[in-house]
Amino acid sequence: MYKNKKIAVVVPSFNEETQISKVITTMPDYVDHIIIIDDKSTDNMAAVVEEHCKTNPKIVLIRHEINQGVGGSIATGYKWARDHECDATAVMAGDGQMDPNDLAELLDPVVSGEVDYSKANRLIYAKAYEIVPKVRFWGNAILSLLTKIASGYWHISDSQTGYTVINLKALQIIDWDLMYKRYGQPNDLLVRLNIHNFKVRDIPQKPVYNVGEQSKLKIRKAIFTISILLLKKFFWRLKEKYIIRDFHPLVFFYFFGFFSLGCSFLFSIRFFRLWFVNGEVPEVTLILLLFMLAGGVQAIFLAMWMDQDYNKELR
Ligand SMILES: Nc1nc2c(ncn2[C@@H]2O[C@H](COP(=O)(O)OP(=O)(O)O)[C@@H](O)[C@H]2O)c(=O)[nH]1
Ligand SMILES: [Mg+2]
Repeated sequence: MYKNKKIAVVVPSFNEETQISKVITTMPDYVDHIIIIDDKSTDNMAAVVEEHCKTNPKIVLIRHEINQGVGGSIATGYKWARDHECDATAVMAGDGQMDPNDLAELLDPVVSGEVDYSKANRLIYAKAYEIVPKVRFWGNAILSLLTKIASGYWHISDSQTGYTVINLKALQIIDWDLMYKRYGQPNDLLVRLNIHNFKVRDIPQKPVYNVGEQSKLKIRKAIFTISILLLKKFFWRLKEKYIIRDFHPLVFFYFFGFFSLGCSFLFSIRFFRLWFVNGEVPEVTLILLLFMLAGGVQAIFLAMWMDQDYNKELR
């Protein structure tokens, strides 16, 4: 129990036989349930966990029949915590990259009822740029920007952190079978939380690297697939949030913005073609092109502003 609330920690784990013991033994005493999801590991991890189970009754080991990815593992753990009515449920990776001493800081705003979801933010930590490997830092920064646009949580960054805490209400409302199963899970979840107007807060935390972890993430592939995911989620959120559940004219602004940018792209092809073929600048096409470009960019910025304004209380 932490401040009189029942706490669970979900540990998504895949081939972490060398790391998992550290995660278990350093878990803070106030944690009530340690839910370890063995995502069809091919190493000796399950045996290592079972050994710990003999002495530690808090451990719940759930073994997947087929590999489901980190997101699928988190979903399994969340469902267990929801069914056992845990007041706050954290996620900590099975590779020991989350410092257990930071957990209380993440739990505080959730158990006090201020927010529904809290997450670590390693990018705003003063020395982040020195600690986080460069490709990861920039990849994360790009995805964080895209996640702001897609999720409507303009105040958060470090969208890729796996260190999070969620409350029971959100656990009960979100359909975990629909959540994205691979590395885009945190991004997908933020979009889902926003549709239900849940409050989300970033807690600055020190990044942890070189503790013996071996990342299985292929960064270039991840950036590409998560960007596509975010694009789809963006339109889905606009539909769910601003057309179906409520209505907001910002959808017109976004629509007009994309339409105008599309037109200006076509006009620019025509512009260069006429210019090269005739040898002189086609003025009417140029005017149309600039008009559409300026109008489109302004409409999109306005839509973003309205979106930001609509969501500004969700922090
Ligand atoms: N790569 C991968 N990780 C998984 C899977 N299922 C669970 N996990 C766990 O998800 C966590 C995060 O994965 P990791 O590769 O360390 O990601 P990174 O820390 O962002 O580089 C680790 O604790 C993994 O053990 C899976 O199918 N693939
Ligand atoms: Mg890791």
